[in-house]
Amino acid sequence: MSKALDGVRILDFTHVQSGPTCTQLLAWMGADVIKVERPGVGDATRKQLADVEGADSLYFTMLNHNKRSLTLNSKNETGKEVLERLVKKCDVLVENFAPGALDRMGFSWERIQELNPKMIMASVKGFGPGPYEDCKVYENVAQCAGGSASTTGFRDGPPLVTGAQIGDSGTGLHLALGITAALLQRANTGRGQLVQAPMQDSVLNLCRVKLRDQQRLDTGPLKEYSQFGENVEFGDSTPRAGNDSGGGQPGRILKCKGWEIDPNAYTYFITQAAVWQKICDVIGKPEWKESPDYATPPARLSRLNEIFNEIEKWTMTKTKFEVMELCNPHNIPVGPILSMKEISEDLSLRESGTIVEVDHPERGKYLTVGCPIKFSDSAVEVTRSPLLGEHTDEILSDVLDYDADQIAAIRASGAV
Ligand code: CAO
Repeated sequence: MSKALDGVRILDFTHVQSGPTCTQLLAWMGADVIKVERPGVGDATRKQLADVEGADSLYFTMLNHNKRSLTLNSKNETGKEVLERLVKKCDVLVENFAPGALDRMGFSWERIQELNPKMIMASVKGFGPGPYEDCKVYENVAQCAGGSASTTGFRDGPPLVTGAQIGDSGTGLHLALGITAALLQRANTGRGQLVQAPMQDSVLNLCRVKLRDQQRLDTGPLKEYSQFGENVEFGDSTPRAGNDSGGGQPGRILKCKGWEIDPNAYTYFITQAAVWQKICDVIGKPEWKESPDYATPPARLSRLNEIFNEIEKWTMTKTKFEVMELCNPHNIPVGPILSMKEISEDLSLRESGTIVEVDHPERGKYLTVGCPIKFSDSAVEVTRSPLLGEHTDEILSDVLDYDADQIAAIRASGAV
C-alpha cells in the first residue's frame, strides 16, 4: 500500500519533544525522516529519564519511531559540506533549536533558499517575533505564556500546568499541519517557504475558548462557571474553572463507587440540555423535569452545585464503568476518568493501533502511542526508533551518493 507522504524526504534537525513529535507524525504518514544528531551525543533525551541502563530512554524512543539516524557535526567544515548536500536532497527541513542556533551554524533561511529554493523550512521557537523572541522555552513555560496555566486549576488554588503536553506535542501537531499544507502549495507554485509555529501561539490556539470568555466578561458574569452559582464575583480576567465544562453544556467530575481508595474512581458527567429529562429519571429526580427551578438550562445555571451534588449521590453508588453503561443507552454524555494503567491495558486502543507494543534491541518490548490519525489508504506501521548513527553510512551512500572512499574520508574528518 502506498503512503500519504511517499517520496517526501525530511531533514530532521529536531530534538527533545516539540520538533520530534512533528517529524514522527510525518514519518508515520510515509515520509523518509533523516534525524541529524551530534556525533557521540545525539538528542539529549536519549539519556534523560533513563530506566534501562545503557539503553535509549522511553522519552527518546517514544518520540522518534520510524526515523533514520545520521550523526553529523554541523560545525565541522566537512560536516557543513555534507549538510549542504543534504539540504539540496531534502524537501523539508524541520528544526527546533534555540533562537539563532541555526544561523550560527551558517544555515539561515536565506542560505537554505540559496541552496534549495524548493525547500520547506519548518521551525518551532518558544515565542514569535516580539520581546521574548530570543528566549529558550520548554513545555511548561509555553503552557504558562499561552494562557493555559492561568485558566487551569481551581479558583482558590495556584495556576496549574496540565498533563497533556500541549506546548510541545500540541505545537508539533500545528507544525505538521503547516508542513503538509506547504507541500501541497509547493506542488502548485514550485516554491518552498518558511513555516513557523511558535509554542506560545499554539497553546493559545488550544485555549481559544478562554479568550472567548475573557471578552464575554465585558458584558456580565460567566453564568456557566460554578462561581456564578456560588455568588463569587468575577475579576477582570478569565478565572480558573476547576472541572467546569468549557462549553455551553454544564459538566463536572463526580465521585463514583470506590473513590475513597481509588484516586481515579470518578466520571465526567455532562448535563446536556437535550437529555435533561432522561438524566432526571436515571438519577431518581423525576420531579425536576417539570419544576420551573430545574426544567430549563437558564434556571439551572444558578443551581449547578445542588444539581451536581444530587447527581453525585447517584454516581457514588455505581462504578465509573456502570455509569457509562447506564447513561449511554439514554445518550447522556459521560466518560470514566481512565488511569494510564487502564489505558495501557485497553484492548480497543491496541486493536486500533493507538497503543502499540514495540521491540527494541537495547531495551526489549515497550508500549508506545501509535499514530492517532487513521487513514483508509495509508497504513501506519510503527517501527522502533533508530540507535544513534545507525543509518549514517546508509544515508551517506544511498541519499548523498558518496562512494566508500569518500565515506572513509568523511569519517576521518570527524564530521560523522
Ligand atoms: N552538530 C553541531 N552542533 C550542534 C548539532 C550538531 N549536529 N546539533 C545541535 N548543535 C548545537 C547548536 O548549534 C547549539 O550551539 P550554539 O549554542 O553554539 O549555537 C547547541 O548545540 C545547543 O542547541 P540548543 O540551544 O538548541 O539546545 P539547548 O539544549 O541549549 O536548548 C531548548 C534546548 C529546547 C531550550 C532550545 O533548543 C529551544 O528553546 N528550542 C526552541 C523551543 C523548543 O522547541 N522547545 C521545546 C523543547 S521540548 O520541551
